[in-house]
Amino acid sequence: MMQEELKALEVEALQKIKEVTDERSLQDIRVHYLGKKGALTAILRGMGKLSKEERPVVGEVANSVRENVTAALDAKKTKLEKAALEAQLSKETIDVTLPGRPVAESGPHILTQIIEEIEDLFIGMGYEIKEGPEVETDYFNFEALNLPKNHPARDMQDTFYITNELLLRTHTSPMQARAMQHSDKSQPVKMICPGKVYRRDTDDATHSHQFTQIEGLYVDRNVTMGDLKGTLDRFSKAMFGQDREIRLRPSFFPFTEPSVEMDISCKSCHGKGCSVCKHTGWIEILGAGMMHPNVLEMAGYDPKEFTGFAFGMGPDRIAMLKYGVNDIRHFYTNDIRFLTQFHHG
Ligand code: FA5
Repeated sequence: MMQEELKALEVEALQKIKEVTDERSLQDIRVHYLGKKGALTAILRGMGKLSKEERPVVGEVANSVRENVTAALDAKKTKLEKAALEAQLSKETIDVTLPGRPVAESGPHILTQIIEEIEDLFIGMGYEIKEGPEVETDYFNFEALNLPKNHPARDMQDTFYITNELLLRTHTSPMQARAMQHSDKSQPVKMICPGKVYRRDTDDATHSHQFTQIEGLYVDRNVTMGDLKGTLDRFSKAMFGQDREIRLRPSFFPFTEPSVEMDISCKSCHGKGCSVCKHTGWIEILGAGMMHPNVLEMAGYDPKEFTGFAFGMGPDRIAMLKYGVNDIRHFYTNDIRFLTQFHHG
């Protein structure tokens, strides 16, 4: 009788172990059949009532049931653990075929690109590149350029003063004076100086209170207005192509004599007139002229022996003309949709 009960218990336990799908239920089964208060123990408690001959026989069956159930439990436990590990691993697998997250692409600002293009052009003509301070002295920004204190022409450039003697440079021209002062006067000075400049201008489509300039200076014996014109012509053709018109207008700067301004025909309206060119068909991109004798003299050059020319151009306006940008403020408001148009791989 007991043997049959034990056999039935084994069959039932093995069936349950076979069906179970999680480790927790498996543990419950172990407790239910083999635990201290479990089914097997309950049956074995009745062993006392058996005869001497029956006891070892039943004992043997009971041991075999315990062993078989224990083995089945252990095997199932291993199987469930392995399955759990595999599930975990497959969940954590990295799918290398997924497309990557796009990395934001960057590139030089359009003004940097224009400045570098102009630098390359002038390096090709034998110019050096120099840099000067943005916080400048009144002396270099004005006085050394033939603009003594209270000179009315100082009003041409509305200035951000820091102290009476220090200011934010209003143009890159102070580098004319600095470059000449540093020269040992035995060699020609041939340099360009790009950089940021500041003016208390009211911002509009073509004016910004902070913009860029590139100064150019060539001092030597026998430098003529023809050299200046030839240089500007070469620059204009390289920058804008043969089809764009150029004009030189007589102008005034205290540090050059004679002085000119150079205009380029407007690309936005092809010379018809629009808000970019203030309905004139032309945009002014640079001021230039022959070095004023006073400026040469203040920097230690004898104006009877040396002559020179200088120019100051606005890369912002040049970029506007080259690419048909209709508002200078686009360069400074950092709208990524605007800036990325000028990134080329
Ligand atoms: C000057 O600044 C002179 N230093 C240029 C010069 C150098 C003349 C050497 C002679 C010899 P002007 O103020 O015109 O000149 O400015 C020169 C250029 O800077 C202009 O032609 C224009 O292209 C640009 N510019 C001037 N003001 C602004 C502004 N507010 N915003 C953007 N570009 C400007």
